[in-house]
Amino acid sequence: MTGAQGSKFDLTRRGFLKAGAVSAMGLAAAGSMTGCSGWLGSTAPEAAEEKTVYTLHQFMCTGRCSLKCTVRDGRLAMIQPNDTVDEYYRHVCMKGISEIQHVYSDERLQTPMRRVGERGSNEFEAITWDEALATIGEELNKAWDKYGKSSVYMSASNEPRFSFLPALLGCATGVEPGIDRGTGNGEAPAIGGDVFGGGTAESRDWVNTKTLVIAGTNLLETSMMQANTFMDAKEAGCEIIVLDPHFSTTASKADQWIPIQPGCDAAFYLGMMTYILDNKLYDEKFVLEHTSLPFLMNAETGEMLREGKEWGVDEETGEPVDPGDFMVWDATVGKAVPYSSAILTASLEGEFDVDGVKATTAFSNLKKNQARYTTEWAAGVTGIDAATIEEVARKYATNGPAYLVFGQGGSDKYSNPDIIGHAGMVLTALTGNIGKPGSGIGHTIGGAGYGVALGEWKLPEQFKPAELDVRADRFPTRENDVHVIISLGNTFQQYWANMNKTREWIDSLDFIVHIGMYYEDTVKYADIVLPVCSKFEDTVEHSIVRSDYNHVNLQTKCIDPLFDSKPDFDVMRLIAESVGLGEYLPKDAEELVRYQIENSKDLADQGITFDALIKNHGSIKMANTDEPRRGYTDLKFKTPTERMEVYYQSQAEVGQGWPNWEENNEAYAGNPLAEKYPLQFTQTRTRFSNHSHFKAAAWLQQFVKPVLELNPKDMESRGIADGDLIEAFNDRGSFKCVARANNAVRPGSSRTFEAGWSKFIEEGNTQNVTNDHVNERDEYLPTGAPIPFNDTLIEVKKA
Ligand SMILES: Nc1nc2c(c(=O)[nH]1)N[C@H]1C(S)=C(S)[C@@H](COP(=O)(O)OP(=O)(O)OC[C@H]3O[C@@H](n4cnc5c(=O)[nH]c(N)nc54)[C@H](O)[C@@H]3O)O[C@H]1N2
Ligand SMILES: Nc1nc2c(c(=O)[nH]1)N[C@H]1C(S)=C(S)[C@@H](COP(=O)(O)OP(=O)(O)OC[C@H]3O[C@@H](n4cnc5c(=O)[nH]c(N)nc54)[C@H](O)[C@@H]3O)O[C@H]1N2
Ligand SMILES: [Mo]
Repeated sequence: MTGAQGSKFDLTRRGFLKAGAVSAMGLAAAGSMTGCSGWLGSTAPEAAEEKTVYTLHQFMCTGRCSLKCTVRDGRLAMIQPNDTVDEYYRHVCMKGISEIQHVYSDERLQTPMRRVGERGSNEFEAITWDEALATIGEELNKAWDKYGKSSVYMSASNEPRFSFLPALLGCATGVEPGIDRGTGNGEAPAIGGDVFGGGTAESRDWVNTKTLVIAGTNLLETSMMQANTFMDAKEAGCEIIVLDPHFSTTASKADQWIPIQPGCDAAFYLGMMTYILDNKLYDEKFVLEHTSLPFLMNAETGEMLREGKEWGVDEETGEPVDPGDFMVWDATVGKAVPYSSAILTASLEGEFDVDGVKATTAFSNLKKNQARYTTEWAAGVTGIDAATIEEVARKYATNGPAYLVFGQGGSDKYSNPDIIGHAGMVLTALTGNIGKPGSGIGHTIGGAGYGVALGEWKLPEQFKPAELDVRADRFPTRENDVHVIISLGNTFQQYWANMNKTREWIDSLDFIVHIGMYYEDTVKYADIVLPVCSKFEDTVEHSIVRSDYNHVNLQTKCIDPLFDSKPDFDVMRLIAESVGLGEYLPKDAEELVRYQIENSKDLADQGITFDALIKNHGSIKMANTDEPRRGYTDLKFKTPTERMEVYYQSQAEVGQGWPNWEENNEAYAGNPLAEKYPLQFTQTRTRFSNHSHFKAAAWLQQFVKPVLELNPKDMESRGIADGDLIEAFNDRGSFKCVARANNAVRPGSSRTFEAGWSKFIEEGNTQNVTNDHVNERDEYLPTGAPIPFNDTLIEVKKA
């Protein structure tokens, strides 16, 4: 890495001298080098002392690789797949291999630092751990005295492991507020299950799938290590259909690519639903037995009929009164009865008089509601002709088993993706594509395989995290009482859209601690910076055990912490000690790991012990995982009726009892704003990084440049050539980077890899322009409205 690419952060003179001294010690430990250049091969191989260490890699890319690391003379020298694990699961990608340059990157935070200039000015002085921790202790006590415990918030990426800190400090936390829950919000009520952690079946099951519809995910890059499940399915004859506005890597390997208008997937599914209903392509037996579609509802009000009266309160006891079972119309006796007493004899359609109430079935009501969503209508919204929508509907309904795969990066990140999830559940309920081999619905990021529960080490009762009324992504815009942020990872950049607004809020905070590995964007806002080390560096032999994609994996130390950095657990402990609470934590991370293994019933049942993990080179395949994980095989759902309850009564008042079309907030046809800002702005992930992590690895920087990709047509009309410096902007802000011509990008749209660091792009940050709108239906959604990063319009000009 050249000096120009290196850190742009300024240390003051005093700070610089001190940092020099601190790093010099670090350098000795690191084998006399900070960066990679000139370091590789510096020792004659035959003279070197070499060892092999088996360990795990990071988790957020969902690869969950088990690694074989070569350590030469105390330095990490080579990374390969763990060659002792089952061949099917033996893998590593460029990210893993490049850890050599990532760990020894010039971008590493080397020493604790204190801000000396204005917040955001990047002026720091190096300080000692003792000085940093004393300041943190003082500032926490100050905030607690002034505002109370809940004034501190821990903003945390997934990778860092500070799990006990919020409870110990009594502060609030919330991983991924508004992120990755978009379609899941619409899926969850139908099956009552947690669909946020993965689809209803594992992606290995796709070898049994006949029709695979993949929408809003580029899983060949974002679940790259499970790409074999896609290829195996393809070889087994599965037909793969990809919905994506852009010609993604995944689309390029599919049988069919459907270039849908961004943000319009729900309309596509609504069209499919109508076609399946009109052509009676639904599975009537499944619908009668396993869904709420035969249930009766009041034809005028849309209320479901119940055996008793209404939900009410018992006047004497004050207890809520259960209104009793849902009702169906029993065709054999010609009257309304509780649903469980007439299953296959229930009428699916019709209008009935139930004690003077005009009643209809949910199914009939759905059909009526669907009348407006013809495939022609859907074609108008999605830009996909009706015949294609009908063909996909026909295949999905009749050429099963079918699996409907959603992602978390594409269609998930608009203003109303819950409608996609809800429509997907109605499609599933109509066709019965769930529970049997090869069928399913949901996201399969990381394969969505089996996991085990590890032993849960508990803090004493009195320690509990605080609860907040306001979700973290709304701190900049809603009244709240948070004044101190402990940020783990690049959270100011990643967890808030509309970065300029975020910055105003950051300026209003009393105190910010950043705990991280690299000089990423969040660093510059911090008052105190603490350097942590990578998972290859440690002070104990083992500090992480994880249950990953059908395996249990153990981390093993490769090298000592570089520079003056420390592992997560040690930093957490030091912060706890700074406020006198250290004694409540395990002595060290290894004690915790042993506890998690020794107190796991799942592991005990399988005979997986700490020693066995070490003997098996840090990775053991779990028992009974030869067959892929399949949920709901008994077709009992986690709803009160154990059926798929696809009519969402509680959302009827906001127009979503049935999935109903709703325009996006910004990226919709006819938005007057599009005259000023005509290009939709998509941010995707890339196989070369894990969000903002890995941007510091020089070996990867040669493959991924922070560019904005545009269709050549859109470039031509703006006088932009490939490689030109451009400015992308809207009313929220702007950024400057290089334009890249790419026919894979949909005309009228634009695409970038999300999470680029400001220092590697010409000016600004892509997050400056993203939309922070909150859907008005927020309160009705199981996990609240998602952050609509992709529901963003921009214009681009030559800079
Ligand atoms: N290598 C790598 N892997 C990762 C991650 C990483 O950072 N790097 N991150 C992990 C995380 S946290 C997540 S959430 C997942 C996300 O994984 P994915 O869901 O696969 O996310 P993306 O890579 O952003 O892919 C989204 C795709 O959706 C498309 N898209 C955009 N808008 C629309 C739309 O309106 N409709 C449809 N149908 N498609 C649309 C985009 O063009 C893109 O091809 O990946 C995980 N895996
Ligand atoms: N505009 C826009 N914004 C987005 C998205 C988008 O599509 N568009 N996607 C969103 C999504 S889906 C997600 S999941 C989030 C992801 O956002 P983040 O969760 O912030 O993900 P990363 O940027 O990968 O951050 C991981 C951080 O952990 C650090 N790290 C890695 N390993 C360790 C470790 O062992 N210990 C410690 N202490 N730190 C470690 C890395 O250096 C990095 O700072 O971003 C969201 N933000
Ligand atoms: Mo994510």
